[in-house]
Amino acid sequence: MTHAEMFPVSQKDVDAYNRDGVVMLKGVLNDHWLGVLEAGVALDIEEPSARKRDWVNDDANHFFVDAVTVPHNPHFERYMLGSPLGSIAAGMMDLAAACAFYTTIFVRSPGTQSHTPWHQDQTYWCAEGRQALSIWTCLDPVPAGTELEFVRGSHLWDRPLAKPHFAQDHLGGEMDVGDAEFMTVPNFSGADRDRYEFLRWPMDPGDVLVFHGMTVHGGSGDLPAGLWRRSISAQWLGEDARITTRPGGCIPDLLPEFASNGIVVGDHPACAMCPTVTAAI
Ligand SMILES: O=C(O)CCC(=O)C(=O)O
Repeated sequence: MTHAEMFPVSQKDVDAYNRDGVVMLKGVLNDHWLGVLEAGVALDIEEPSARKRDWVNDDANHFFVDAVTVPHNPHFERYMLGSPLGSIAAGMMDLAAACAFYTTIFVRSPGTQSHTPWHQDQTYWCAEGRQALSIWTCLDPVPAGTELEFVRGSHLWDRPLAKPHFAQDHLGGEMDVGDAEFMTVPNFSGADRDRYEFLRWPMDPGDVLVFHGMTVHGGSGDLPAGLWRRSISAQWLGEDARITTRPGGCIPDLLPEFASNGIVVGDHPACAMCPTVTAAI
């Protein structure tokens, strides 16, 4: 078990997370942790993993993603094991510890307009359970009009949302996974907008968003000229999480890496690639 920096989450924040599926916490990451993240992103740009994808790459927009587990980037390893995130993840899930699943890096070059399609993270993951969340932060300011946006309370919906494509040069649309369980994605940005409540926050570097694995979210584009968006989303699992497969495949597909750590479908994910983190007292 690794001991991370303590960050006491308030009952008010836990209540907001449970009710809304998302909460924003101000000033969680100090300059030290922002420096660690800068180094992690820079290393990933130099030496991406095999999972790196250019979702959009044209004359005006460049938007790429990569997903790395703890053993694959020493900076993100420090971030996952030592920063206040482990304490926040455990606190939100009302647990003493949480498992550091993996880290996603989203990089948009200055002025990129491309949005992240509306989706739920967990329907892509090779892990399922109600104790599952992401902690998103950004190395660059997030001005009003460019925020990541959340459908309030959507983590409590009965049916999962159909899954947009997140593939090389293929962002959005709807994957055909041959499963009637999924509901068609409403037009959240247009005709159906009035039927839902949305949450979003302008943010400064150091602020974080904590959101449930099933909370519907999207947006985060429309960057003004000159503004990068280097965001880092850390995925965390709790005691009820189990390894699973997904119709249409998992993104990222971490099943082979789990298998090489002796973890297979039905197992709890804790292992060397998904270490358990608790907060130092
Ligand atoms: O930063 C973005 O545009 C996407 C973030 C996201 O979808 C996530 O963290 O799950």
